[in-house]
Amino acid sequence: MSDQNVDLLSPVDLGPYRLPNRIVMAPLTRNRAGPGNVPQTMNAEYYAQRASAGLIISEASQISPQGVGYPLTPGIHSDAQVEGWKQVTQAVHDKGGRMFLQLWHVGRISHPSLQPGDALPVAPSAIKPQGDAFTYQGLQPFVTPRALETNEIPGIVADYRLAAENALRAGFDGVEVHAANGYLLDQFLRDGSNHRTDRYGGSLENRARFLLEVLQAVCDVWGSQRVGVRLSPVNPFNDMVDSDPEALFSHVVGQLNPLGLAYLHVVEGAIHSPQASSADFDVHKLRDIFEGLYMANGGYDRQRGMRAIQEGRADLVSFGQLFIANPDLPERFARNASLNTPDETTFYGGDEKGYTDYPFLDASRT
Ligand code: 8OZ
Repeated sequence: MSDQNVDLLSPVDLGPYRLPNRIVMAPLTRNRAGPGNVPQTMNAEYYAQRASAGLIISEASQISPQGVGYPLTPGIHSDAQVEGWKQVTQAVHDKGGRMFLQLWHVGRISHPSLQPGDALPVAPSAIKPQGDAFTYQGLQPFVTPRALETNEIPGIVADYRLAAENALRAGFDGVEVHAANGYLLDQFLRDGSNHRTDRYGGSLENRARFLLEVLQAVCDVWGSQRVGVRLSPVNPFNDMVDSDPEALFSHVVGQLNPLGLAYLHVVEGAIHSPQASSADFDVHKLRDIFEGLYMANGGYDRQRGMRAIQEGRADLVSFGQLFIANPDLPERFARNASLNTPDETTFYGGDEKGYTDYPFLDASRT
């Protein structure tokens, strides 16, 4: 519904939480976890600096050792990782913020050198993606993954459930299931990467089954009003192809409604990708299908974000690069102040530089 009086700075109720604004920190891979993929003090400082966001969504975090696809991304499967995350959630809560953890399994977007026992990465089907994996030894070509057996799928659903329980123990306020950007759940959704002939392949119903099973398991742990899901219907990143993305994602979003999730998070364009979007359907149609809160993402700035909320095209907007560079983004939006420029060379990996050293408007804050 269109309402000129509601904008990015208006509060909104998300599940049991009252968010002070609709400015969400998007999940952002920064490759700065410590040894063992354990979150460390520097990560706590970074997130706490951004606690004025209506909601923080953590960087994508592996549900299992098999789910790893990049160096130094955090996990949520070991006790040490849970302890590391406790520092982060405590620091965010001390500053008055709210934080969801993003649950991640990369599927075929990995490399044997990142897998337990140098195993092949797993996927719905043995189809090699185009491109290179980011490994500790630099870029290496993707390999042909191993197709999961039907009887292995319940084990991965169980990994999601355990990871969701770990997130609860670690003090998060909710979780987001990462079903976007060409990772395992997205690989199951699309017929370019899913050639299965069992109950997880073929029809739209079958291709959506794994995602729905994962969401049900995670909702069992958290209650559906503290669970969100992220989709990227027109993003070709990580070699995603589908013969009919409009039919696929209309089906998927329709199937989400009975779950009663807290929100649907949509990457509306093509991110990390030089190609244009792989499909030409209007993703905003998904907002009309979904019955809960709609979180928009994809190159929004203050003006576009304000307009999307005012015109009722989104309930929340998540910001990635702007939050990297502006820890106090809500205050800057409120004052229509100038913004710091993100430094792309420090996005992935490194130390405090380009991570916790972006200045606040009010120089007395850190
Ligand atoms: C950039 C680099 C590595 C991973 C995503 C988790 O696209 C990611 C990611 C982004 O969702």
